[in-house]
Amino acid sequence: MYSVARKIVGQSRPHWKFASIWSTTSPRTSIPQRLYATARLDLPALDRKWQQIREQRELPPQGTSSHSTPKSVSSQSTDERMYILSMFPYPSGNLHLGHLRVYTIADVIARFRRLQGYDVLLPMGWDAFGLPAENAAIEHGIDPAVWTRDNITHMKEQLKSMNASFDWSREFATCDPDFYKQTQRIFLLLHKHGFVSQKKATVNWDPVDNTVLANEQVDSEGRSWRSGAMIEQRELEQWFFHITQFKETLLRDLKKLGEGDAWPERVLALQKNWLGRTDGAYYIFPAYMESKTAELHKLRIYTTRPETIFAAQFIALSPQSPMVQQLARDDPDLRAFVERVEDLPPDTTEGYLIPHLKAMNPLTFLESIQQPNSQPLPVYVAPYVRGDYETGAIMGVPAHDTRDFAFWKRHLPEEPLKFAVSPQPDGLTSSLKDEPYLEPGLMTPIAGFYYGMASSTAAKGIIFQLKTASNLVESSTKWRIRDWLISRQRYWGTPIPIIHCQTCGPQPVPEDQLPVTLPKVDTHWANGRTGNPLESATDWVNTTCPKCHGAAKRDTDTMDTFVDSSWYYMRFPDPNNSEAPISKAAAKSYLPVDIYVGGVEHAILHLLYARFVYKAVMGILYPEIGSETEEGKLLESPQDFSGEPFKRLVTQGMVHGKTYKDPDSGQFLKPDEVDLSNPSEPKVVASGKTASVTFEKMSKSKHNGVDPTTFIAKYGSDATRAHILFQAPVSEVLNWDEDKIYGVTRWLRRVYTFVQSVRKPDNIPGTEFDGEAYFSMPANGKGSAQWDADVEVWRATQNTIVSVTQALEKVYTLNTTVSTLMGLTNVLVENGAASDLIKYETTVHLIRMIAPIAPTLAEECWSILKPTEVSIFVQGKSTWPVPDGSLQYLGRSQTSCVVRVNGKVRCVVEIPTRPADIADSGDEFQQWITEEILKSDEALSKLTGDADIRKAIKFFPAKGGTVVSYVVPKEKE
Ligand code: ANZ
Ligand code: ZN
Repeated sequence: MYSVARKIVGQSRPHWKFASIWSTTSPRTSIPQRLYATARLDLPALDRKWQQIREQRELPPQGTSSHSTPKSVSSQSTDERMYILSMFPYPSGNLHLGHLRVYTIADVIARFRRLQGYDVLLPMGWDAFGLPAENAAIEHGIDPAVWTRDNITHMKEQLKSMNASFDWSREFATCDPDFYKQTQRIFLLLHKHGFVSQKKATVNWDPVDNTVLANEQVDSEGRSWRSGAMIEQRELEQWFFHITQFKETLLRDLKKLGEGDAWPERVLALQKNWLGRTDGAYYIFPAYMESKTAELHKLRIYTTRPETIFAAQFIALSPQSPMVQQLARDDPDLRAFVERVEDLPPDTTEGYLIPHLKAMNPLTFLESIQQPNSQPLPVYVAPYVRGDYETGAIMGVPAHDTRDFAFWKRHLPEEPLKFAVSPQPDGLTSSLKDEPYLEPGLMTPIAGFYYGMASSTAAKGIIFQLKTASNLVESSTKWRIRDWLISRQRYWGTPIPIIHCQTCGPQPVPEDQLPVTLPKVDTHWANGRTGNPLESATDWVNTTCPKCHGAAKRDTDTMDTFVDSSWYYMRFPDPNNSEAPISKAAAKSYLPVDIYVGGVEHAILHLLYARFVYKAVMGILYPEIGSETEEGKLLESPQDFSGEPFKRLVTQGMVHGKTYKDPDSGQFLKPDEVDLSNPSEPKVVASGKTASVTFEKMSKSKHNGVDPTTFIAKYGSDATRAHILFQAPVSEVLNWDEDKIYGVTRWLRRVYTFVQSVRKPDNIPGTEFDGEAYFSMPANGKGSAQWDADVEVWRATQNTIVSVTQALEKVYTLNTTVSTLMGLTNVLVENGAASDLIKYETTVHLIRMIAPIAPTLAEECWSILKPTEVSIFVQGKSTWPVPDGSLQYLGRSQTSCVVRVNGKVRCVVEIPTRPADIADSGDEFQQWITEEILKSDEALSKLTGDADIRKAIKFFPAKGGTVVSYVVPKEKE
């Protein structure tokens, strides 16, 4: 290390300020300290220096040495391993700030977990198939493979400048034949198990280019984005993945993902909605003419709110319904009305009351039914009821449906509304106004037996009860989700490994012939290619049938790129496996992904497809992995597989760019059209007027883009990373304001200056400083100014440890880490009277906590603080600071107490310091501290269910009672 450093110093720019670090193992003695203190921190130079050191040490980015070749999977036990993944990028050619944000978040968490001693996997790869490469090929005549490779090379360089600790040894692109061989294997595996089939489907067909287009490629007028031709709808045989066979499991397991904030509420809601399970019902309302009660009609209606039957106030039939057609024969007024309907708007509230026809609520036939529900209902013909949907008849519930309400108000404005559902906790309706209440809630008194019950429960109950008592109800479950159409009539994708034989039909390509590689078709790319190039690659298309060995043709479709991304995370643990997508051993020790970071734009499709493919593939190959069942227990079918690919999902917000507009014309201004000489008052160069400033989605037309690499080159990777974290909570929009980076730069400079000034004390007790021992001994100077300063500094250190650790664990509050660490820096700098020992120990903690965020500066500072250590990132050992139990001596009446339940930290609460007559362990202590903990609202809300500390069967206090661990029995589902 010594010689390396010398060489670097000799080679590069005048790093006089670094030279001193390396000139001796004990820098403090040889060079006067003031020299350091005035040295200005040059972060980009520091990047270059440490980049070289890393390269010369032949280390991959800090801390990942053990991954330089994917190591054998059995070498470490699973519990110390953590798999952190950010959604892999499409190699468009340029890294943007959105990428930078997501990879910064992932890298910060990865580095933090490594410092905690985890063996972290943080891989990176490329989502490399897709349309842009094909378009570039058409426009510029470049082979998509070449275009993609070039982009990857460039983006990888860009990525490296942000100093993320990616494990490049596991890198792959989905267009690598080694990778898509496994994609094809997955296709065949699903095919074999009946989860893939070919069905006819309507596609957008461009008759000029002879190609199928995605919906996004068809403009609002129905023309091709490229040829301009009017698109035709054609029926083609298409390949489908049967995701619908997994719908129940996909819905069921969302519940698990919602526990403990593992997945964001919003994503869960979107997934649930996409699956779209509706539990509705068909009710039969017997109806009769008042004159001829013997003649019964059965009015069959469809509803998605079966529980509102208690509040049904009328029946409405579509004018197109057969029953109305029939009645119209004897009723000239109805005939006239039906004829008039054609001229009415679809949402009209007009209607026709069928004279003398009365409908009976099916509830009437229940013995226990309440009087109000047994009145006969009027029957209307209402054009807002569609003839082509369901039964063409509805039960009108004005109190809970907007359209029914509008209709009711027009026809019977005096009749009071009947509410069946109420938002009030007592189920009464006093807070409800004369307008429909549309949400779920509690059943009102008119629901009799169901009064007070949740509306969703009551819906099930009433269906069940009516079913038993009569045949007037049928339950109906509908799903929104459809099978996943995965075939694309395109070149740049994974070829579908199927051979079509006239005699034998579609045949899977045999294992030993995988991968089916894409043929080279360069000549087609330039000038005016039409159609799918795979179809014209005749040498490739023509092949022999694996079954009868007769002439046959390859399938010329390729797979949707969502297929690639539905399983790529399974590849990183075992990137060189040519026999299977992943080996059992690798799956066991790495999957599922512990933390998945990415954009909320993937909340639906990508995540749903990934969940489905994971369940299908794992359910077929390794059913015992990831499911809660005992090892070896076989599932009835893969559809029951309860494992999930991503334990935690973190979604980050967008990055918006600073946008300048001309106040007169409203036009977006280019950088050279804005005068920024006074940054707080940007001026329009042309007019001299003040430009308006907003933050908007970055785009070329708004001239508000920022190139991450230029930015990093200017400010250094550390300041850029800290800036990204500091400016906004992870899930919120980040308004990118270059001016704001000075705050973090100043802070990092301050830290650096302080590190150089800090004196290493001669009397360090042992190797690790023990704050609890130190502060419990008043002999260390209690009462002196130095003692007071020590207490002040150490208390801030301990509190910072707790809150920074928590923010890094929670991820969403990462922005607070920077401000908390800034706070600790201030306390440190301001308490000059503190002892060398406390200053030094605090600095050591501070730099360790800065390390995930600003790894380069941390390395530099570490080499000053601990000149004999090679790196601050030590593999396989926990060096992350933990509270040392000293807070109880640090003179505040409150202490933070870390509450762990079943091994997990649930919350940190402030509790009073322990009364002198209670020991810091034992039953009495447990009782006292449990009560104190539960006085906090946060604790009360978090310590419920499986984490209810009142039900503890074991209790372990530690660190003088500032960390308490409970073991609580797991609740059965
Ligand atoms: C009673 C009710 C009460 C309803 C309530 C809604 C809210 P989707 O989700 O689109 O399936 N409906 C049923 N058939 C209809 C038809 N042919 N034309 C127009 N509307 C029809 O909508 C189902 C709901 O739309 C059904 O649930 C029904 O009104 C209405 F508080 O029944 B509902
Ligand atoms: Zn054949």
